[in-house]
Amino acid sequence: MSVFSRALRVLLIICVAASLAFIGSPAVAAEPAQACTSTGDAAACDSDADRLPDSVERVMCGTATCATGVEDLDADGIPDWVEITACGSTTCADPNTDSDGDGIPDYAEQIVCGTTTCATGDEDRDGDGVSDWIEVVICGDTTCSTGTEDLNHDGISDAAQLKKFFDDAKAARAKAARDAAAALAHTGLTVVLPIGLGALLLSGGLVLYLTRRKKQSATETSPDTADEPTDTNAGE
Ligand SMILES: [Ca+2]
Ligand SMILES: [Ca+2]
Ligand SMILES: [Ca+2]
Ligand SMILES: [Ca+2]
Repeated sequence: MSVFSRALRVLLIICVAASLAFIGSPAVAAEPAQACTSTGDAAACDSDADRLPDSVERVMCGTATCATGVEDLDADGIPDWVEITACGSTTCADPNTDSDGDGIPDYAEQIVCGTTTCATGDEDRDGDGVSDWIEVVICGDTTCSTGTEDLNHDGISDAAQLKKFFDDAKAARAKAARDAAAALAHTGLTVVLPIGLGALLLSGGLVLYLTRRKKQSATETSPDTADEPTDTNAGE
């Protein structure tokens, strides 16, 4: 695992842990409640305006308003409601699983675009300059982050740190790909060159052989040679 990957994963774990505290903040609770008038819109409505959809709360604890948002059954730093949103149960997500190795955890990609490998990292649903996946890691959904959260109080926002790690890892992968391509080209040259030289030598040798054989054949069938066995005195 690269230094970038290790650093990014550490930060990811810190950020998902921070989301537990973020859930209950007054700013989050300020979102207007959506009335749930029928079971048909249950996935979209949030009766208690805590950002946890009624449908998710029902899975968590049986009613539309019973969850606090800080529940984390498997203690992996990803709140239960985020795991349910990502993959359907309270224990299915893993902050360290990144199937395509792009630095975005599978569970965040699932929330951003529906599969574990679909995100490019550029998605920004609310156009606030904070990528969707970073918002998911910081606070659980694609629009919840202000971009100013600073968990470790180092003066650099969590969003900026996550983006830097992601960009650095992306650049490192691009460089590795270029290096691999260059190495492959070099290897190809070292293989092709001998083959080409070998073919050239073989060709030259073949030409030389054919030339010699042609000369030998010409010599064997030349008039002088052909006349040698002839007895010039036969008629005498
Ligand atoms: Ca709710
Ligand atoms: Ca969890
Ligand atoms: Ca990924
Ligand atoms: Ca955004």
